[in-house]
Amino acid sequence: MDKSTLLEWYRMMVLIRRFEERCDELYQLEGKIKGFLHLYIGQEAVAVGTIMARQEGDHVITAYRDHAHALACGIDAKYVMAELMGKATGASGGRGGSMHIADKDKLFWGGYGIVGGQIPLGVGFALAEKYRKSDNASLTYFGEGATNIGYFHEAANMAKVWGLPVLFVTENNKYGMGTVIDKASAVDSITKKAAGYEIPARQVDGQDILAVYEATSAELAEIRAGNGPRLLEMMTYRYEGHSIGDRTKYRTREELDEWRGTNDPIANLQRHLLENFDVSESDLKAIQDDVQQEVDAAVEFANESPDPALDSLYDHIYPEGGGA
Ligand SMILES: Cc1ncc(C[n+]2csc(CCOP(=O)(O)OP(=O)(O)O)c2C)c(N)n1
Ligand SMILES: [Mg+2]
Repeated sequence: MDKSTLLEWYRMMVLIRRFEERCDELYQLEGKIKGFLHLYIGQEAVAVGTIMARQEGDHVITAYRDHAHALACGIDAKYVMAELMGKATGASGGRGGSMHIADKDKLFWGGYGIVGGQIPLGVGFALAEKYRKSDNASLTYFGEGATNIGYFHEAANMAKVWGLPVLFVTENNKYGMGTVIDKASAVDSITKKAAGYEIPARQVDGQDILAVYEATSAELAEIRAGNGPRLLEMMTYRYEGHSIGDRTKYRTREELDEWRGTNDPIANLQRHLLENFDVSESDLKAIQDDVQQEVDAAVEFANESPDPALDSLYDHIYPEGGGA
């Protein structure tokens, strides 16, 4: 992988982290973001490493922990921030908020609040692409907790029966909404669930963006060749609570410190860049400063944007000319 590509990935991961750190402040200290807010901090290499491996026509759909996917799909940070603040200029017109960021033109379909509900939709995109005879795929993301839900099993079954071009990306951060995987799942690895449908699957170090990218590229090549669905179980960790306000009493401080201190995805890539390329600390600092400006500008844009107009309250609820 060449230096400029790696620096681009580095910039995107730092952007996601700074963006979300700022979101945390805007929620907890300034009260400008309201409702739910699920942060992805710690998991950045998964969204960035997978989305950087997609081709132009590939679809992306995920759950409510969706800011990283939105940014990595190329939605401008200012539209994501405006959405989080419920402004009319937001990616979803200020109506979706944190869990429902989407951009049809970028084939980023959201942001989905019902656990597992996006999985059959992701398989539906794959069905559409197979029907069109394209070589596009659907990258369908979900947490390990979502694989305990019926949606996952029904969707995995049909994807295999119909040989659909879907890459299931499980973001295994070990916890659901406070429940550790061994208390909710009958098996300790999601690859075993995929085996039940004869979907080839493997675990990947989700803190190593190079491993994430390589695994995704390899599986997408299989999928594009018409070899049916694949599943990647990305082993990762979220540093913050499930959502804002979760005091994470279900895990130890030591466990968090271990992941954050020794296996941080941004630090891992930073080390790789410094050790193997002609990159200096000050080059990385310049990227961090540039990202900070981008985040500040996004907040300013969102702050100055108007709320959705009152008379638009009932827009997009019923079809034009429809009604009860
Ligand atoms: C159908 C449904 N059941 C329960 C919930 C409440 N809930 C929200 S997130 C969550 C845990 C999901 O965990 P996981 O799939 O591992 O994703 P993560 O939050 O770790 O990214 C639960 C139970 C919900 N939103 N929808
Ligand atoms: Mg989880």
